[in-house]
Amino acid sequence: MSLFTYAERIANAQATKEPIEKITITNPTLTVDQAYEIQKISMEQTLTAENHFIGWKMGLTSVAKQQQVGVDSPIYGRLTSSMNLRRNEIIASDYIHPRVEAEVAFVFNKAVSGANLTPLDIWSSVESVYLALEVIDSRYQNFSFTLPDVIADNASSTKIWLSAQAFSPYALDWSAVNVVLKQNGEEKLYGNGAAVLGHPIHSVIELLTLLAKEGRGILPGQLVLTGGITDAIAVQAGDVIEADYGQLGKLTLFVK
Ligand code: OOG
Ligand code: MG
Repeated sequence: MSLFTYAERIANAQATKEPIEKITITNPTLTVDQAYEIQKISMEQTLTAENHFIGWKMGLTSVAKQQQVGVDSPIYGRLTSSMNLRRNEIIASDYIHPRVEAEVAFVFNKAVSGANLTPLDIWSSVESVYLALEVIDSRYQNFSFTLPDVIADNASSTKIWLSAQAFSPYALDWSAVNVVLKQNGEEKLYGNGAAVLGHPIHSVIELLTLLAKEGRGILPGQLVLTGGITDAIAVQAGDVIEADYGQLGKLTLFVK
């Protein structure tokens, strides 16, 4: 089966909400590079005048996330404007088996690229930091996949809800930010920014190292989600999810 056919099958699973068998069942030799190519093909096909590329997400950057899905390498995915929610509400039946996780996101105002950079190389390109809830939804049956499968499925990307408040990158040590993830008022998961590769800025370093292999980088105006601080919570209609970041504020997502 060609990479285009896999890209189509994933897009179709998303559109019909019918999960598919993971690709590696029938194609166990699928490589990481081929999987990124499938991701690129399927995401480029979604681009329109109304749905433009807005940036990147990193996934599987914390041990909690890696253990939840049994894949232990950080990966990237592509973000488009239609993923950026206008209201803090999703409809559960629009998805296959949605999950929600709490993250920190960076917005860049200068271009930056290159492998194995240091925090020093990156901070001067960061304009602001946002708190983020990410909705993920695997297009595979049972939310089960291997590394190439999840890369091909655009790292399960689905929706993003960002804080209204933009924080200065220098407002605090982002590895010290604590988050409590609550479901219907009940505290479910705890984490702090250090869970993301020691510091969320390291997730950006990792992203740039991966992008450098393709001669790409981050451009001004682009957004980067650094990856779930805690593992993700499966949600259903009627749920209210709250990520409490202490003094920084709270994000709430209503699941209808
Ligand atoms: C893969 C996407 C992971 C994160 O923040 O780690 C991700 C998955 O768990 O389905 O978005
Ligand atoms: Mg995520």
